[in-house]
Amino acid sequence: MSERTDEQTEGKPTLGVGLVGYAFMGAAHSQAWRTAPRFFDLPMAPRMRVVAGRHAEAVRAAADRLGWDDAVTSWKELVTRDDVDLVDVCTPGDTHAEIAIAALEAGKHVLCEKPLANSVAEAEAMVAAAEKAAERGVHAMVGFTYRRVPAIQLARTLVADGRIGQVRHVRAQYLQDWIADPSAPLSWRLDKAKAGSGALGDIGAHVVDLAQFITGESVVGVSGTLETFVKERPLPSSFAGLAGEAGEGTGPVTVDDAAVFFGRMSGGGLATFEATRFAWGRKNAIRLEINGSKGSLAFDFEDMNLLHFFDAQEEPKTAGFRRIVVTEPEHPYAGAWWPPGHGLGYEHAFTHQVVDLVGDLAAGRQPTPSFADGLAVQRVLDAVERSSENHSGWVDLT
Ligand code: SOE
Repeated sequence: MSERTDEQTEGKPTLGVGLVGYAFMGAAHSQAWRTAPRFFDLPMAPRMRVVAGRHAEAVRAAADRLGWDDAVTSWKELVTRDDVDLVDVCTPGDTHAEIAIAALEAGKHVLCEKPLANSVAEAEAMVAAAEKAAERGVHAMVGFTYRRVPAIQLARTLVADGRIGQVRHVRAQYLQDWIADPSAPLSWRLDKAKAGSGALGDIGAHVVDLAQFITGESVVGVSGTLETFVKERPLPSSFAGLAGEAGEGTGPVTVDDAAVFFGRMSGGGLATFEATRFAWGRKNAIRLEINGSKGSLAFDFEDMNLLHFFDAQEEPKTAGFRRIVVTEPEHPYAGAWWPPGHGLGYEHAFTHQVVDLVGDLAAGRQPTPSFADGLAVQRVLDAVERSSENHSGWVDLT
């Protein structure tokens, strides 16, 4: 941690943060670094030292807009700065491995956006670097942010407490529609060289992680298929939000538009997964339903403050899905925010991610999800791709 006592806040050690990338994810992470110490009593004081991006003017403007002290055009400079203790990687997947490994080797903690990498080989190299760094008390975490939604945490607790019994079914969908219109332009998320894969890695990765996180089990084998419905799209004239504006000319889509796969869980249950950006009307629907031997849980991110719980041990006459509003002070993270019923949104999970990360770093603990957890998800994605490519059916992960 920085030893600059002049910048300590209320006697807390500072944690100098450097952000690489400042688009959608960079903005969400910036908001989290700003907000976490204002709503939670953190054991360290995060300092938003510097943001890196390729274009000098744009990165300077982003620093001013998002609240970073300084802006640089070289991530290599950022990861070796003395005032940076943690590097937050918010770039497309093709640069995750290089930046994260360099940062860990420079002795900086790392928070890296998901999916961990564009390939299993890259993810393995990142895990090796993280394990080596951990011996020196330097830690790495992958940003599967939805783990920090209060209703998801409650779901995990209910499963761990045995409230739904043994897991029989996991039904997991991540549905969006931002490229359902064939005239939506190409963006880096549709470019295999940059993103690794399409819906599979971008959003399928989240539901694989959530299935494993909530059940405490792992996916031990899969069979799946991928499809690219629109193979050619307009080139973008500008980039904003997810899709940007269409410009002149067209280019090929080199990733999947949708992924459908099923798998087996380590506890013996069956899982089905669907990830698509072609589900008109579904904007960011992460839908999970878990059926156990004693009950069921259901969640939809588009109603993210709710968790639905069915307890099969209740009297049949009055049994039914109970709608739990996960905003009570007894619920994870909720007490730090607003009075009950005054719900949370997308950005709060990023804040909770910072809260947990800073808590773990201050305690010298390995934060979760670790790079090893990220690699486990990467292996599932890779198995789905192999299954789809070879029409080979089942791919074992054990
Ligand atoms: C785009 O599909 C995207 O921004 C993902 O990249 C994020 O991980 C998800 O949180 C929202 O959708």
